[in-house]
Amino acid sequence: MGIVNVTPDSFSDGGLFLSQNNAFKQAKQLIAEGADIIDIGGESTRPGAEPVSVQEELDRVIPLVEKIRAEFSVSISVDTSKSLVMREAIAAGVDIINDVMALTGEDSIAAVAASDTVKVCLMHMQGEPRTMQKNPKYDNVIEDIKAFLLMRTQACINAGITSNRIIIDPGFGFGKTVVHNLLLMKNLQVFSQLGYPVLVGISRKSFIGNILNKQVTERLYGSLALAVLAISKGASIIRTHDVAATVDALKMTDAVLN
Ligand code: 9MG
Repeated sequence: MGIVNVTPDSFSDGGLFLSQNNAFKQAKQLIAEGADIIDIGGESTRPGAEPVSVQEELDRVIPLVEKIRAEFSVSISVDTSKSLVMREAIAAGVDIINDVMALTGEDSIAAVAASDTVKVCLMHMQGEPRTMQKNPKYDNVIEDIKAFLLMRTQACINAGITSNRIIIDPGFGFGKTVVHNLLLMKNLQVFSQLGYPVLVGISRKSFIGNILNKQVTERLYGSLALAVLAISKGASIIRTHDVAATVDALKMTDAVLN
Protein backbone atom coordinates (compact mmCIF):
# COMPACT_ATOMS: atom_id res chain seq x y z
CA MET A 1 0.00 0.00 0.00
CA GLY A 2 1.63 3.22 -1.19
CA ILE A 3 0.96 6.44 0.72
CA VAL A 4 -0.19 9.70 -0.88
CA ASN A 5 -0.78 12.41 1.73
CA VAL A 6 -2.58 15.47 0.36
CA THR A 7 -1.77 17.43 3.52
CA PRO A 8 0.49 20.33 4.50
CA ASP A 9 1.67 18.67 7.73
CA SER A 10 2.10 14.88 7.51
CA PHE A 11 5.26 13.81 9.34
CA SER A 12 7.23 12.50 6.37
CA ASP A 13 5.78 13.96 3.16
CA GLY A 14 3.70 16.87 4.50
CA GLY A 15 3.28 19.63 1.88
CA LEU A 16 4.96 17.68 -0.94
CA PHE A 17 1.75 16.56 -2.64
CA LEU A 18 -0.71 19.25 -1.57
CA SER A 19 -1.53 20.22 -5.17
CA GLN A 20 -3.78 17.75 -6.97
CA ASN A 21 -1.27 17.56 -9.81
CA ASN A 22 1.63 16.60 -7.57
CA ALA A 23 -0.51 14.12 -5.66
CA PHE A 24 -1.63 12.45 -8.89
CA LYS A 25 1.98 12.27 -10.14
CA GLN A 26 3.02 10.67 -6.86
CA ALA A 27 0.20 8.09 -7.09
CA LYS A 28 1.21 7.31 -10.69
CA GLN A 29 4.83 6.86 -9.60
CA LEU A 30 3.88 4.51 -6.73
CA ILE A 31 1.68 2.44 -9.07
CA ALA A 32 4.60 2.17 -11.54
CA GLU A 33 6.80 1.00 -8.64
CA GLY A 34 4.39 -1.85 -7.88
CA ALA A 35 1.83 -0.62 -5.34
CA ASP A 36 -1.35 -2.74 -5.30
CA ILE A 37 -3.21 -0.15 -3.24
CA ILE A 38 -2.93 3.65 -3.08
CA ASP A 39 -3.87 5.11 0.33
CA ILE A 40 -4.98 8.74 0.06
CA GLY A 41 -5.09 10.94 3.16
CA GLY A 42 -6.44 14.48 3.43
CA GLU A 43 -5.88 14.97 7.17
CA SER A 44 -2.61 14.31 8.96
CA THR A 45 -2.71 11.72 11.75
CA ARG A 46 0.85 12.38 12.96
CA PRO A 47 1.31 13.02 16.70
CA GLY A 48 0.21 16.57 17.53
CA ALA A 49 -1.70 17.07 14.25
CA GLU A 50 -4.63 19.51 14.25
CA PRO A 51 -7.97 18.41 12.72
CA VAL A 52 -9.20 19.80 9.35
CA SER A 53 -12.78 20.60 8.30
CA VAL A 54 -14.93 18.10 6.39
CA GLN A 55 -15.03 20.38 3.35
CA GLU A 56 -11.24 20.81 3.29
CA GLU A 57 -10.75 17.05 3.50
CA LEU A 58 -13.32 16.39 0.76
CA ASP A 59 -11.65 18.97 -1.51
CA ARG A 60 -8.24 17.35 -1.01
CA VAL A 61 -9.30 13.72 -1.39
CA ILE A 62 -12.29 13.22 -3.68
CA PRO A 63 -10.97 14.78 -6.94
CA LEU A 64 -7.81 12.70 -6.57
CA VAL A 65 -9.80 9.48 -6.01
CA GLU A 66 -11.85 10.24 -9.13
CA LYS A 67 -8.77 10.90 -11.26
CA ILE A 68 -6.95 7.74 -10.13
CA ARG A 69 -10.15 5.66 -10.50
CA ALA A 70 -10.57 6.96 -14.09
CA GLU A 71 -7.02 6.08 -15.16
CA PHE A 72 -5.86 3.04 -13.16
CA SER A 73 -7.29 -0.27 -12.02
CA VAL A 74 -5.27 -0.14 -8.76
CA SER A 75 -7.18 -0.52 -5.47
CA ILE A 76 -7.79 2.81 -3.76
CA SER A 77 -7.99 3.35 -0.04
CA VAL A 78 -8.98 6.57 1.71
CA ASP A 79 -7.54 7.33 5.11
CA THR A 80 -10.35 9.13 6.95
CA SER A 81 -12.37 9.05 10.15
CA LYS A 82 -15.19 11.28 8.93
CA SER A 83 -18.43 9.58 7.86
CA LEU A 84 -19.20 12.20 5.21
CA VAL A 85 -15.79 11.73 3.59
CA MET A 86 -16.33 7.96 3.76
CA ARG A 87 -19.68 8.25 1.96
CA GLU A 88 -18.26 10.49 -0.80
CA ALA A 89 -15.19 8.29 -1.17
CA ILE A 90 -17.35 5.18 -1.50
CA ALA A 91 -19.52 6.97 -4.11
CA ALA A 92 -16.31 7.86 -5.99
CA GLY A 93 -15.35 4.18 -6.14
CA VAL A 94 -12.79 3.50 -3.40
CA ASP A 95 -12.10 -0.09 -2.40
CA ILE A 96 -11.02 0.43 1.22
CA ILE A 97 -11.82 2.86 4.02
CA ASN A 98 -8.75 3.11 6.24
CA ASP A 99 -9.94 4.47 9.58
CA VAL A 100 -7.38 5.08 12.33
CA MET A 101 -10.38 5.38 14.70
CA ALA A 102 -11.70 1.92 13.76
CA LEU A 103 -15.14 3.32 12.80
CA THR A 104 -15.78 4.73 16.28
CA GLY A 105 -16.60 8.20 14.89
CA GLU A 106 -20.22 9.27 14.73
CA ASP A 107 -22.16 7.42 12.01
CA SER A 108 -19.00 5.99 10.42
CA ILE A 109 -19.99 2.32 10.87
CA ALA A 110 -23.25 3.13 9.07
CA ALA A 111 -21.38 4.87 6.24
CA VAL A 112 -19.33 1.74 5.55
CA ALA A 113 -22.21 -0.68 6.16
CA ALA A 114 -24.27 1.21 3.57
CA SER A 115 -21.95 -0.15 0.87
CA ASP A 116 -21.93 -3.89 0.26
CA THR A 117 -18.45 -4.06 -1.21
CA VAL A 118 -16.06 -1.58 0.38
CA LYS A 119 -13.51 -3.02 2.80
CA VAL A 120 -12.56 -1.36 6.05
CA CYS A 121 -9.26 -1.24 7.89
CA LEU A 122 -9.86 -1.02 11.65
CA MET A 123 -6.80 0.42 13.37
CA HIS A 124 -6.06 0.60 17.08
CA MET A 125 -5.15 3.99 18.54
CA GLN A 126 -4.92 4.96 22.19
CA GLY A 127 -6.21 8.53 22.58
CA GLU A 128 -6.26 10.93 19.63
CA PRO A 129 -3.49 12.24 17.37
CA ARG A 130 -3.13 15.58 19.21
CA THR A 131 -2.24 13.93 22.54
CA MET A 132 -1.69 10.21 21.90
CA GLN A 133 2.07 10.16 22.53
CA LYS A 134 1.74 11.73 26.00
CA ASN A 135 2.53 8.78 28.28
CA PRO A 136 0.57 5.90 26.66
CA LYS A 137 -0.14 3.04 29.10
CA TYR A 138 -1.49 -0.54 28.81
CA ASP A 139 -2.08 -3.39 31.25
CA ASN A 140 -0.77 -5.74 28.54
CA VAL A 141 -0.19 -4.06 25.20
CA ILE A 142 -0.81 -7.21 23.11
CA GLU A 143 -3.90 -8.42 24.98
CA ASP A 144 -5.41 -4.92 25.29
CA ILE A 145 -5.07 -4.24 21.54
CA LYS A 146 -6.28 -7.71 20.62
CA ALA A 147 -9.38 -7.22 22.80
CA PHE A 148 -10.04 -3.81 21.21
CA LEU A 149 -9.75 -5.18 17.66
CA LEU A 150 -12.02 -8.13 18.44
CA MET A 151 -14.58 -5.77 19.97
CA ARG A 152 -14.49 -3.50 16.89
CA THR A 153 -14.67 -6.38 14.38
CA GLN A 154 -17.74 -7.70 16.23
CA ALA A 155 -19.36 -4.23 16.21
CA CYS A 156 -18.80 -4.05 12.44
CA ILE A 157 -20.24 -7.51 11.86
CA ASN A 158 -23.27 -6.59 14.01
CA ALA A 159 -23.73 -3.48 11.84
CA GLY A 160 -23.82 -5.61 8.68
CA ILE A 161 -20.20 -5.44 7.48
CA THR A 162 -19.32 -9.01 6.53
CA SER A 163 -16.12 -10.42 8.04
CA ASN A 164 -14.48 -10.84 4.62
CA ARG A 165 -14.53 -7.03 4.28
CA ILE A 166 -12.56 -6.42 7.48
CA ILE A 167 -8.81 -5.73 7.80
CA ILE A 168 -7.20 -5.15 11.21
CA ASP A 169 -4.18 -3.07 12.22
CA PRO A 170 -2.50 -2.80 15.65
CA GLY A 171 -1.64 0.84 14.91
CA PHE A 172 2.14 1.19 15.24
CA GLY A 173 3.00 4.62 16.65
CA PHE A 174 -0.55 5.54 17.64
CA GLY A 175 -0.44 5.95 21.43
CA LYS A 176 2.52 3.60 21.84
CA THR A 177 5.99 3.94 23.37
CA VAL A 178 9.06 2.54 21.59
CA VAL A 179 8.80 -0.60 23.75
CA HIS A 180 5.09 -1.02 22.97
CA ASN A 181 5.89 -0.87 19.22
CA LEU A 182 8.68 -3.43 19.56
CA LEU A 183 6.46 -5.79 21.56
CA LEU A 184 3.73 -5.44 18.92
CA MET A 185 6.12 -6.42 16.14
CA LYS A 186 7.61 -9.28 18.15
CA ASN A 187 4.10 -10.67 18.78
CA LEU A 188 2.46 -9.74 15.47
CA GLN A 189 1.45 -13.37 14.84
CA VAL A 190 -1.13 -12.98 17.65
CA PHE A 191 -3.00 -10.57 15.36
CA SER A 192 -2.58 -12.54 12.12
CA GLN A 193 -4.03 -15.58 13.93
CA LEU A 194 -7.33 -13.73 14.50
CA GLY A 195 -8.47 -14.62 10.98
CA TYR A 196 -8.45 -11.17 9.37
CA PRO A 197 -5.82 -9.73 7.02
CA VAL A 198 -3.39 -7.60 9.03
CA LEU A 199 -2.20 -4.20 7.77
CA VAL A 200 1.04 -2.83 9.19
CA GLY A 201 2.16 0.81 8.95
CA ILE A 202 5.72 1.30 10.15
CA SER A 203 7.17 3.33 7.28
CA ARG A 204 9.69 5.95 8.54
CA LYS A 205 7.95 6.11 11.95
CA SER A 206 9.58 7.77 14.94
CA PHE A 207 10.26 4.59 16.94
CA ILE A 208 12.62 3.57 14.10
CA GLY A 209 14.29 6.98 14.40
CA ASN A 210 14.52 6.48 18.16
CA ILE A 211 16.32 3.16 17.92
CA LEU A 212 18.58 4.04 15.00
CA ASN A 213 19.04 7.70 15.91
CA LYS A 214 18.06 8.68 12.34
CA GLN A 215 16.02 11.52 10.88
CA VAL A 216 12.80 10.77 9.02
CA THR A 217 14.55 10.76 5.59
CA GLU A 218 17.09 8.17 6.82
CA ARG A 219 14.71 5.46 8.04
CA LEU A 220 14.29 3.35 4.89
CA TYR A 221 16.50 0.42 5.94
CA GLY A 222 14.89 0.26 9.38
CA SER A 223 11.44 0.35 7.76
CA LEU A 224 12.37 -2.47 5.35
CA ALA A 225 13.63 -4.69 8.18
CA LEU A 226 10.30 -4.29 9.95
CA ALA A 227 8.29 -4.86 6.73
CA VAL A 228 10.08 -8.19 6.22
CA LEU A 229 9.53 -9.19 9.85
CA ALA A 230 5.84 -8.24 9.63
CA ILE A 231 5.27 -10.37 6.53
CA SER A 232 7.11 -13.31 8.09
CA LYS A 233 4.73 -13.02 11.06
CA GLY A 234 1.64 -13.15 8.82
CA ALA A 235 0.89 -9.53 7.85
CA SER A 236 -0.85 -9.12 4.49
CA ILE A 237 -0.49 -5.40 3.69
CA ILE A 238 2.46 -3.06 4.30
CA ARG A 239 1.65 0.66 4.21
CA THR A 240 4.72 2.49 2.94
CA HIS A 241 6.14 5.71 1.48
CA ASP A 242 8.88 3.70 -0.29
CA VAL A 243 7.10 1.33 -2.65
CA ALA A 244 9.95 0.25 -4.99
CA ALA A 245 12.29 -0.79 -2.16
CA THR A 246 9.49 -2.43 -0.18
CA VAL A 247 8.26 -4.43 -3.19
CA ASP A 248 11.77 -5.87 -3.71
CA ALA A 249 12.16 -6.69 -0.03
CA LEU A 250 8.76 -8.41 0.08
CA LYS A 251 9.29 -10.33 -3.17
CA MET A 252 12.45 -11.81 -1.64
CA THR A 253 10.63 -12.58 1.60
CA ASP A 254 7.81 -14.23 -0.33
CA ALA A 255 10.26 -16.25 -2.48
CA VAL A 256 11.81 -17.73 0.67
CA LEU A 257 8.62 -18.28 2.64
CA ASN A 258 6.40 -19.57 -0.16
C1 9MG B 1 -3.06 6.85 8.14
N1 9MG B 1 -2.08 6.03 8.82
C2 9MG B 1 -0.88 6.43 9.32
N2 9MG B 1 -0.25 5.40 9.90
C3 9MG B 1 -1.05 4.31 9.74
C4 9MG B 1 -0.98 2.96 10.12
O1 9MG B 1 0.04 2.50 10.82
N3 9MG B 1 -1.99 2.14 9.79
C5 9MG B 1 -3.07 2.61 9.11
N4 9MG B 1 -4.06 1.73 8.82
N5 9MG B 1 -3.21 3.89 8.73
C6 9MG B 1 -2.22 4.71 9.04
